[in-house]
Amino acid sequence: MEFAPYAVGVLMGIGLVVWIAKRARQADQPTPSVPAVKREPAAASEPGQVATKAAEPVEDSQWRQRLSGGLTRTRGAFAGLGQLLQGEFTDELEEEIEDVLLSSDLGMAVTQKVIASLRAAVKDKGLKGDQIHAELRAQLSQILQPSQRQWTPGQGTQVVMMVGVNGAGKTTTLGKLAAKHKAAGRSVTIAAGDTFRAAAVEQLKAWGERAEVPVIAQDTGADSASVIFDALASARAKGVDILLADTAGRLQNKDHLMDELSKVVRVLKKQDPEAPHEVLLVLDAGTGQNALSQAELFTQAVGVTGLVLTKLDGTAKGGVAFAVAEQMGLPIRYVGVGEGIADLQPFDAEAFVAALFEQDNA
Ligand SMILES: Nc1nc2c(ncn2[C@@H]2O[C@H](COP(=O)(O)OP(=O)(O)OP(=O)(O)O)[C@@H](O)[C@H]2O)c(=O)[nH]1
Ligand SMILES: [Mg+2]
Repeated sequence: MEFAPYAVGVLMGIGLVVWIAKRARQADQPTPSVPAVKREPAAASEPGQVATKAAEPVEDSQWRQRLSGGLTRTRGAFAGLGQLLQGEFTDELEEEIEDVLLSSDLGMAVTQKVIASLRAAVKDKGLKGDQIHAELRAQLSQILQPSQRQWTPGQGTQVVMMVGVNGAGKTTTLGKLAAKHKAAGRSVTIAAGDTFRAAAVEQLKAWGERAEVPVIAQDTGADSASVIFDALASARAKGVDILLADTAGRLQNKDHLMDELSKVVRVLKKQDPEAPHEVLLVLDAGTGQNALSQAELFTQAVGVTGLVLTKLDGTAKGGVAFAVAEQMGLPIRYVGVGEGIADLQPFDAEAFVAALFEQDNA
């Protein structure tokens, strides 16, 4: 009896400890009433504007939405086909499909090829309605699949050179790539090879800050080949993994400007016969069939090894991806879906076709 108050005290003590432990556990849990907030990557269109600190992975669904949003018009046309394809595969229907593919920037050669294999498949397999639609989707996917190839950096300092026409998105893509390589644990240096435009170096330095990567630059008007050559010497001496070289925009049919670009490659080879290890042709996806001529002439001048399709979040129709994949056989390394540092995604053929066909992922 006399230790009853003591026992009550002990029980109360245990109760208190259990209650505190329970509260502590609850405090560790996320509050169920507050939904998780997805971070939007900050847009940065001005050179001096700092967007995000380093590469932040964009939510998978978010870039798909951007791509899908950008390809809205084309998707509308493709969805219209779905309704048309409910009937027989007549000559009129063939013409309708041809119109949709041509107006989506696929180009005549690819369009004809797709129509011919679709016609053959319909005949051989006796396809009808939805099956024809599915076959068209499969054919388009097949065209893009071989272009889904990524570049793997080798040993030693690897030079990645950005080339393309004016305003295609070279510098922006370079900045995004710097962040990507850095996030993958590689050391990165940027060479300001666009010595033509006065604001180019400033723009590049701003990207260097965003990606937290050093930029090697000389004065405007300096020789582009020697800027990149010196930057490579310095990067090799420091054991840098990736040297990203920007170049000035130029029209593919201006021979003297293309010769200048060939000179950059020639000079780099004196230091490393394998350099540049990757030459990325940046294509504004809205340029339509001109992209083919760009791909052809830049490849002749500097041996393009991969493509980047930019501005797919805008009004681009996207069909140019099929045209360059089919006719140039070049890999499409990345797609640009915005101006922010994280708005660059490895090219995914299935996701690209899905963005054109799927109504509900916009
Ligand atoms: N919406 C959108 N805008 C982009 C994308 N990529 C680049 N841009 C914008 O396109 C414009 C031109 O981009 P730059 O990177 O300066 O193009 P550039 O090829 O370096 O241009 P030059 O050096 O003048 O030849 C800028 O306003 C970029 O923000 C993209 O994927 N989506
Ligand atoms: Mg530029």
